[in-house]
Amino acid sequence: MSFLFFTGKRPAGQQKIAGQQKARREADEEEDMEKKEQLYEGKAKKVYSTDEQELLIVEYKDDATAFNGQKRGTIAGKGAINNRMSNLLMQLLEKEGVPTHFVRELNERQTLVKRVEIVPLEVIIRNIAAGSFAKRYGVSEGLIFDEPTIEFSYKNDELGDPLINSYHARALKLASAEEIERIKELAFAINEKLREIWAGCGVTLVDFKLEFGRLHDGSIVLADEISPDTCRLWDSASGEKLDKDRFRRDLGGVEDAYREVMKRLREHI
Ligand code: ADP
Ligand code: AIR
Ligand code: ASP
Repeated sequence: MSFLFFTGKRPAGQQKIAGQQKARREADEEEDMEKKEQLYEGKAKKVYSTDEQELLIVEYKDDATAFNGQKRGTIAGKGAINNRMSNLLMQLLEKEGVPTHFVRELNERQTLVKRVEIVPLEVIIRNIAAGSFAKRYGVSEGLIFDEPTIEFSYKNDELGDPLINSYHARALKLASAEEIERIKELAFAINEKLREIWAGCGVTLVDFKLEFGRLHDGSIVLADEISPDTCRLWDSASGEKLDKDRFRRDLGGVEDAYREVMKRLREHI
């Protein structure tokens, strides 16, 4: 406890070193404070509690799954890319008035976020027909819609995330009518902003999945992630797929595609 009795001024050099030590100690304390117990391990991320009840740490993994976990693999470097990309995009959305769970990027794979109660709906916005939409309605991938569409899946792995309408979501008490309206409004606004950002990167935003959550005050914020795992991104000139479909459909060049979209986004903003 000798520092309690230290009152004199240190020489400049010592002051600098003391300052550096203090900064390092604070950084360590911050790290210690932040990562407590693992609350959850999902298919792509782990979630940890922190000393702050309202804050969580999400840690992005390189693990990849598709078709409700039936196909499994690894995409080298994916965790770091998805972490950085999701954080950049959420910060851009915040600037446009979209509330998100993002607090601060801690390191390459970990981000501090606001704890939310996830609304168990996968909110899917589409600008162009692809994936399950093209299959379900028997249209070719690439059909450009006159206006964006929205659909919901019930986020429930045991049931295979079934398609659900807003009446069913309310019947199951997954969200209130007001919450669903707010989610729709935010999701379409997010689409406009993301389309613009990706267009500036020479990338077409085909479709994507969002998750929303409730903060402790009940307000709705964008949570989870926005990345090539959760968006279909096509090169605007060639139509080449630059997202997780390369993994889902065994197209090869998965890592290169993730690196390419990350590079373009970094250069654009
Ligand atoms: P999954 O659960 O689908 O396998 P992940 O591997 O991405 O998905 O795991 C991350 C989990 O954390 C998801 O279930 C997601 O809904 C949840 N989540 C994302 N953001 C937050 C947040 N801010 N607060 C609480 N949970 C969150
Ligand atoms: N998605 C849906 N569930 C998980 C994810 N990541 C995303 C896909 C795609 C969009 O939702 O990445 O961008 C629509 O997917 P699908 O398979 O319904 O066509
Ligand atoms: N990640 C989900 C799964 O494992 C959906 C997908 O991205 O294809 O099934």
